[in-house]
Amino acid sequence: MLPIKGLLFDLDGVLVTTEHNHFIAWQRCAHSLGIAFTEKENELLKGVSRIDSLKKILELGNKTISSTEFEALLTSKNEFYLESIQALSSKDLLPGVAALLQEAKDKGILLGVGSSSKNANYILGKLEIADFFDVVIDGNGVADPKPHPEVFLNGAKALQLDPKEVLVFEDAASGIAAAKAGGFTAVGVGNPHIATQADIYFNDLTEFSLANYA
Ligand code: B16
Ligand code: MG
Repeated sequence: MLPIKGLLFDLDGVLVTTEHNHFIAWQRCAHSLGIAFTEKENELLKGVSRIDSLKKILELGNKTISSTEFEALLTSKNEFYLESIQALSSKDLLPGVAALLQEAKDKGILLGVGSSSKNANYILGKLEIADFFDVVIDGNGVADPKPHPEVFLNGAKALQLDPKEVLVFEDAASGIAAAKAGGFTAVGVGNPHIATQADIYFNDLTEFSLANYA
């Protein structure tokens, strides 16, 4: 591993706990289709784009719907999700996030977000951390969503860094796979299901020490 010059963060599940809001919104959507959907099935959706998430739910229920119904469900899921995060603020940052962003900034380490969410910029604004980031690559800016590495490769390119100089922080299997496929060191955070897939794993970011890498 080269000396670390950049950090790329997944958003949902790494910087903020919005994964539970996604889960509740998808569960409501799945139940409206008569499809059973628990935290176990939700694990398959973490880090996965909105369209691919609904495709996976339909596969789980072995269901086919019209393209009109598909679009309507995507819209209502997103409306319900956005409604559920209205009160989001800097108080909802996950443990260790604020301190790590500040320490990295003070050390001149470049910072980016690599998220599948089309709501990423809106959420970063609510969390009041948008100014920390040199680049934000979100679900609006990639052709191939996670587990494809495009989101992180675009992030590294924008920071003008080699993937070997960048740590990727992720909470989802799709994101760990994306980071590894791109040649990054994949740091798993806050999801025991991915502990063995990640190159390094921490329960939360308070356990991570930047001094060990940069
Ligand atoms: P949206 P991340 C992902 O964000 C979430 O993990 C995933 O649950 C969600 O379906 C996806 O964003 C799309 O989000 O519907 O807001 O565009 O973890 O990659 O930051
Ligand atoms: Mg995530």
